[in-house]
Amino acid sequence: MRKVGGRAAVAAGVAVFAAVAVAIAVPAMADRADVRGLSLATDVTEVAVTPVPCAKQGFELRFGNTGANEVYADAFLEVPAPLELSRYLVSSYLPAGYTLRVQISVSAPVHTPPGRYTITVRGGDQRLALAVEVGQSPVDGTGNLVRYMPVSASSEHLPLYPACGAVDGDRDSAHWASTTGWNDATRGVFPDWLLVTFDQPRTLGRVDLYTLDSTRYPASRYGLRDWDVEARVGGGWQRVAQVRGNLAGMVSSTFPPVAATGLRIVTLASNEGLTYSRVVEVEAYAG
Ligand SMILES: [Ca+2]
Repeated sequence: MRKVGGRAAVAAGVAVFAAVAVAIAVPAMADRADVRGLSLATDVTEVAVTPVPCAKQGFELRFGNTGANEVYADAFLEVPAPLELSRYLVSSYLPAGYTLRVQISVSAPVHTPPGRYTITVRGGDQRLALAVEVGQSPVDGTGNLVRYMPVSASSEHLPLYPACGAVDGDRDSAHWASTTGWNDATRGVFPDWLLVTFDQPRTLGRVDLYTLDSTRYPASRYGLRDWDVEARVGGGWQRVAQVRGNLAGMVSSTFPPVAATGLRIVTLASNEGLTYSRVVEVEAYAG
Protein backbone atom coordinates (compact mmCIF):
# COMPACT_ATOMS: atom_id res chain seq x y z
CA MET A 1 0.00 0.00 0.00
CA ARG A 2 1.19 3.48 -0.77
CA LYS A 3 1.46 5.51 2.36
CA VAL A 4 1.86 9.21 2.23
CA GLY A 5 2.47 11.18 5.33
CA GLY A 6 0.66 14.45 5.73
CA ARG A 7 1.69 17.52 7.58
CA ALA A 8 0.31 17.98 11.03
CA ALA A 9 -2.23 20.68 11.43
CA VAL A 10 -0.28 23.69 12.61
CA ALA A 11 -2.83 26.45 12.79
CA ALA A 12 -2.90 28.34 16.02
CA GLY A 13 -6.59 27.58 16.47
CA VAL A 14 -5.87 23.87 16.37
CA ALA A 15 -3.12 24.23 18.94
CA VAL A 16 -5.47 26.02 21.31
CA PHE A 17 -8.18 23.46 20.69
CA ALA A 18 -5.72 20.63 21.29
CA ALA A 19 -4.62 22.19 24.55
CA VAL A 20 -8.23 22.32 25.72
CA ALA A 21 -8.67 18.71 24.72
CA VAL A 22 -5.66 17.68 26.79
CA ALA A 23 -6.93 19.73 29.72
CA ILE A 24 -10.15 17.73 29.78
CA ALA A 25 -8.11 14.53 29.49
CA VAL A 26 -9.06 13.15 26.11
CA PRO A 27 -6.47 10.36 26.06
CA ALA A 28 -3.54 10.42 23.67
CA MET A 29 -5.28 12.14 20.82
CA ALA A 30 -4.26 15.75 20.56
CA ASP A 31 -6.40 16.31 17.49
CA ARG A 32 -9.30 14.21 18.63
CA ALA A 33 -11.43 17.22 19.42
CA ASP A 34 -10.86 18.52 15.90
CA VAL A 35 -11.86 15.39 14.06
CA ARG A 36 -15.18 14.63 15.66
CA GLY A 37 -17.88 15.55 13.24
CA LEU A 38 -15.90 15.03 10.06
CA SER A 39 -17.60 13.22 7.20
CA LEU A 40 -16.20 11.46 4.15
CA ALA A 41 -18.14 10.55 1.03
CA THR A 42 -17.67 10.14 -2.72
CA ASP A 43 -19.90 10.87 -5.68
CA VAL A 44 -19.62 7.31 -7.01
CA THR A 45 -19.48 3.86 -5.42
CA GLU A 46 -16.92 2.53 -7.89
CA VAL A 47 -14.33 3.97 -10.28
CA ALA A 48 -13.69 2.28 -13.62
CA VAL A 49 -10.05 2.69 -14.68
CA THR A 50 -8.59 2.04 -18.10
CA PRO A 51 -4.81 1.57 -17.77
CA VAL A 52 -3.59 4.17 -20.25
CA PRO A 53 -1.85 7.53 -19.87
CA CYS A 54 -4.10 10.58 -19.78
CA ALA A 55 -7.33 8.64 -19.20
CA LYS A 56 -9.86 10.96 -17.58
CA GLN A 57 -11.20 8.94 -14.68
CA GLY A 58 -11.69 9.53 -11.01
CA PHE A 59 -14.13 10.63 -8.37
CA GLU A 60 -15.21 13.54 -6.24
CA LEU A 61 -14.20 13.40 -2.59
CA ARG A 62 -16.61 15.14 -0.24
CA PHE A 63 -14.88 16.10 2.96
CA GLY A 64 -17.31 17.63 5.40
CA ASN A 65 -17.50 19.16 8.83
CA THR A 66 -20.82 18.26 10.39
CA GLY A 67 -19.77 19.62 13.75
CA ALA A 68 -20.59 22.94 15.34
CA ASN A 69 -17.03 24.31 15.26
CA GLU A 70 -14.62 25.19 12.48
CA VAL A 71 -11.67 22.84 12.10
CA TYR A 72 -8.49 22.35 10.14
CA ALA A 73 -8.53 18.78 8.95
CA ASP A 74 -6.57 16.33 6.81
CA ALA A 75 -7.87 13.50 4.66
CA PHE A 76 -5.30 10.86 3.69
CA LEU A 77 -5.76 8.76 0.56
CA GLU A 78 -4.09 5.45 -0.25
CA VAL A 79 -4.18 3.16 -3.27
CA PRO A 80 -2.19 -0.01 -4.02
CA ALA A 81 0.65 0.32 -6.55
CA PRO A 82 0.88 0.57 -9.47
CA LEU A 83 -2.30 2.64 -9.34
CA GLU A 84 -1.79 6.34 -8.71
CA LEU A 85 -3.94 9.17 -7.43
CA SER A 86 -3.68 12.85 -8.32
CA ARG A 87 -3.66 13.65 -4.60
CA TYR A 88 -2.83 11.71 -1.45
CA LEU A 89 -3.59 14.48 1.00
CA VAL A 90 -6.45 16.90 1.20
CA SER A 91 -5.73 19.44 3.92
CA SER A 92 -8.24 22.18 4.51
CA TYR A 93 -9.96 24.63 6.78
CA LEU A 94 -13.55 23.46 7.16
CA PRO A 95 -16.10 25.88 8.59
CA ALA A 96 -18.93 24.33 10.61
CA GLY A 97 -21.43 22.68 8.30
CA TYR A 98 -19.21 22.99 5.26
CA THR A 99 -18.38 20.20 2.79
CA LEU A 100 -15.29 20.54 0.62
CA ARG A 101 -15.51 18.88 -2.80
CA VAL A 102 -12.25 17.79 -4.42
CA GLN A 103 -11.83 15.99 -7.73
CA ILE A 104 -9.36 13.10 -7.48
CA SER A 105 -8.10 11.38 -10.62
CA VAL A 106 -7.10 7.72 -10.65
CA SER A 107 -4.61 6.32 -13.14
CA ALA A 108 -2.88 3.05 -13.87
CA PRO A 109 0.00 2.29 -16.24
CA VAL A 110 -0.50 0.00 -19.21
CA HIS A 111 -0.33 -3.70 -18.30
CA THR A 112 -1.65 -3.14 -14.79
CA PRO A 113 -3.31 -6.47 -13.91
CA PRO A 114 -7.06 -6.13 -14.43
CA GLY A 115 -9.21 -6.58 -11.37
CA ARG A 116 -10.55 -4.90 -8.29
CA TYR A 117 -8.55 -2.55 -6.13
CA THR A 118 -9.52 -0.41 -3.17
CA ILE A 119 -8.84 3.24 -2.44
CA THR A 120 -8.97 4.05 1.24
CA VAL A 121 -9.56 7.52 2.64
CA ARG A 122 -9.04 8.47 6.28
CA GLY A 123 -10.10 11.72 7.86
CA GLY A 124 -10.23 12.09 11.62
CA ASP A 125 -11.98 9.01 12.94
CA GLN A 126 -13.71 8.42 9.63
CA ARG A 127 -12.63 5.84 7.10
CA LEU A 128 -13.96 5.21 3.63
CA ALA A 129 -13.26 2.47 1.08
CA LEU A 130 -13.87 3.02 -2.62
CA ALA A 131 -13.75 0.19 -5.16
CA VAL A 132 -11.69 0.54 -8.32
CA GLU A 133 -12.21 -1.75 -11.28
CA VAL A 134 -9.17 -1.83 -13.60
CA GLY A 135 -10.02 -2.99 -17.09
CA GLN A 136 -7.96 -4.69 -19.77
CA SER A 137 -5.01 -2.81 -21.27
CA PRO A 138 -5.83 -1.65 -24.79
CA VAL A 139 -3.83 -2.98 -27.68
CA ASP A 140 -2.59 -0.69 -30.45
CA GLY A 141 -3.39 -2.12 -33.87
CA THR A 142 -1.55 0.45 -35.95
CA GLY A 143 2.04 -0.49 -35.21
CA ASN A 144 2.59 2.73 -33.25
CA LEU A 145 5.03 1.63 -30.57
CA VAL A 146 4.59 4.53 -28.17
CA ARG A 147 0.82 4.47 -27.94
CA TYR A 148 -0.24 3.72 -24.34
CA MET A 149 3.37 3.67 -23.10
CA PRO A 150 4.41 5.64 -19.99
CA VAL A 151 5.51 9.15 -20.89
CA SER A 152 7.17 11.97 -18.98
CA ALA A 153 8.72 15.34 -19.76
CA SER A 154 11.28 17.81 -18.48
CA SER A 155 8.31 19.95 -17.44
CA GLU A 156 4.60 20.18 -18.18
CA HIS A 157 2.37 23.22 -18.54
CA LEU A 158 -0.53 21.91 -16.48
CA PRO A 159 -3.37 21.30 -16.45
CA LEU A 160 -3.99 21.78 -20.16
CA TYR A 161 -0.74 20.53 -21.73
CA PRO A 162 0.39 17.27 -20.08
CA ALA A 163 3.10 15.05 -21.54
CA CYS A 164 0.62 12.20 -21.93
CA GLY A 165 -1.26 14.31 -24.48
CA ALA A 166 1.57 13.62 -26.91
CA VAL A 167 0.81 9.87 -26.98
CA ASP A 168 -2.98 9.89 -26.69
CA GLY A 169 -3.66 9.07 -30.33
CA ASP A 170 -4.96 12.56 -31.16
CA ARG A 171 -2.86 14.34 -33.82
CA ASP A 172 -5.34 17.14 -34.40
CA SER A 173 -3.86 20.57 -33.61
CA ALA A 174 -7.39 22.00 -33.56
CA HIS A 175 -7.74 20.23 -30.19
CA TRP A 176 -4.81 22.16 -28.74
CA ALA A 177 -5.23 23.39 -25.14
CA SER A 178 -7.50 20.49 -24.19
CA THR A 179 -4.89 18.04 -22.79
CA THR A 180 -4.23 16.43 -26.20
CA GLY A 181 -0.73 17.83 -26.61
CA TRP A 182 2.38 18.61 -24.60
CA ASN A 183 3.70 22.10 -23.88
CA ASP A 184 6.64 22.57 -21.54
CA ALA A 185 6.53 24.94 -18.58
CA THR A 186 9.89 26.67 -18.92
CA ARG A 187 9.23 29.60 -21.21
CA GLY A 188 12.26 30.65 -23.19
CA VAL A 189 14.47 27.87 -21.82
CA PHE A 190 15.79 25.06 -24.02
CA PRO A 191 16.37 22.18 -24.31
CA ASP A 192 13.21 20.44 -23.11
CA TRP A 193 12.57 16.76 -23.47
CA LEU A 194 9.72 14.30 -23.87
CA LEU A 195 10.43 10.70 -22.87
CA VAL A 196 8.57 7.49 -23.65
CA THR A 197 9.60 4.33 -21.79
CA PHE A 198 8.94 0.95 -23.40
CA ASP A 199 7.87 -2.11 -21.44
CA GLN A 200 10.40 -4.19 -23.41
CA PRO A 201 12.97 -3.48 -26.15
CA ARG A 202 11.25 -2.30 -29.33
CA THR A 203 12.69 -2.05 -32.82
CA LEU A 204 12.52 1.60 -33.85
CA GLY A 205 13.17 2.80 -37.40
CA ARG A 206 10.86 5.80 -37.78
CA VAL A 207 9.53 8.56 -35.58
CA ASP A 208 6.75 10.91 -36.67
CA LEU A 209 6.48 14.15 -34.73
CA TYR A 210 3.38 16.35 -34.99
CA THR A 211 4.06 19.82 -33.66
CA LEU A 212 1.43 22.50 -33.19
CA ASP A 213 0.06 23.43 -36.61
CA SER A 214 -3.44 24.84 -37.02
CA THR A 215 -5.07 27.74 -38.82
CA ARG A 216 -4.84 29.75 -35.64
CA TYR A 217 -1.40 28.49 -34.62
CA PRO A 218 0.62 27.67 -37.77
CA ALA A 219 3.76 25.60 -37.31
CA SER A 220 5.80 28.27 -39.06
CA ARG A 221 5.13 30.50 -36.03
CA TYR A 222 4.29 28.19 -33.14
CA GLY A 223 5.82 24.86 -34.06
CA LEU A 224 9.06 23.18 -33.13
CA ARG A 225 12.01 24.21 -35.29
CA ASP A 226 14.93 22.10 -34.07
CA TRP A 227 15.00 18.79 -32.22
CA ASP A 228 16.91 15.56 -31.78
CA VAL A 229 15.39 12.09 -31.78
CA GLU A 230 17.15 9.79 -29.32
CA ALA A 231 16.81 6.07 -28.61
CA ARG A 232 17.90 4.36 -25.41
CA VAL A 233 20.02 1.43 -26.52
CA GLY A 234 21.79 -0.78 -24.00
CA GLY A 235 21.39 1.73 -21.21
CA GLY A 236 22.74 4.74 -23.11
CA TRP A 237 21.12 7.34 -25.31
CA GLN A 238 21.89 7.44 -29.03
CA ARG A 239 20.87 10.27 -31.31
CA VAL A 240 19.20 8.55 -34.26
CA ALA A 241 17.89 11.62 -36.09
CA GLN A 242 18.03 15.38 -35.98
CA VAL A 243 15.68 17.95 -37.41
CA ARG A 244 16.74 21.54 -38.04
CA GLY A 245 14.92 24.57 -39.43
CA ASN A 246 11.52 22.90 -39.54
CA LEU A 247 8.45 24.90 -40.59
CA ALA A 248 6.03 21.97 -41.16
CA GLY A 249 3.36 20.48 -38.92
CA MET A 250 4.70 16.94 -39.16
CA VAL A 251 8.18 15.56 -39.67
CA SER A 252 8.86 11.87 -40.25
CA SER A 253 12.41 10.86 -39.28
CA THR A 254 13.67 7.51 -40.55
CA PHE A 255 16.91 5.84 -39.46
CA PRO A 256 18.58 2.43 -39.34
CA PRO A 257 16.49 0.30 -36.94
CA VAL A 258 17.63 0.06 -33.32
CA ALA A 259 16.37 -2.06 -30.42
CA ALA A 260 15.34 0.62 -27.93
CA THR A 261 13.96 0.64 -24.42
CA GLY A 262 13.10 4.31 -24.62
CA LEU A 263 12.47 7.17 -27.03
CA ARG A 264 13.37 10.77 -26.23
CA ILE A 265 12.61 13.92 -28.15
CA VAL A 266 15.06 16.64 -27.15
CA THR A 267 13.71 19.99 -28.25
CA LEU A 268 16.22 22.72 -29.08
CA ALA A 269 14.25 25.61 -30.56
CA SER A 270 10.76 26.70 -31.57
CA ASN A 271 9.73 29.09 -34.33
CA GLU A 272 8.15 31.62 -32.01
CA GLY A 273 11.23 33.38 -30.71
CA LEU A 274 12.34 30.39 -28.64
CA THR A 275 9.40 30.34 -26.25
CA TYR A 276 7.88 26.89 -25.80
CA SER A 277 8.12 23.28 -27.00
CA ARG A 278 4.80 22.11 -28.39
CA VAL A 279 4.17 18.51 -29.44
CA VAL A 280 0.67 17.45 -30.45
CA GLU A 281 1.62 13.80 -30.99
CA VAL A 282 4.63 11.52 -31.27
CA GLU A 283 4.43 8.17 -33.03
CA ALA A 284 7.12 5.55 -33.50
CA TYR A 285 7.25 2.61 -35.85
CA ALA A 286 9.58 -0.23 -36.74
CA GLY A 287 10.26 1.30 -40.14
CA1 LIG B 1 -2.07 14.13 -28.87
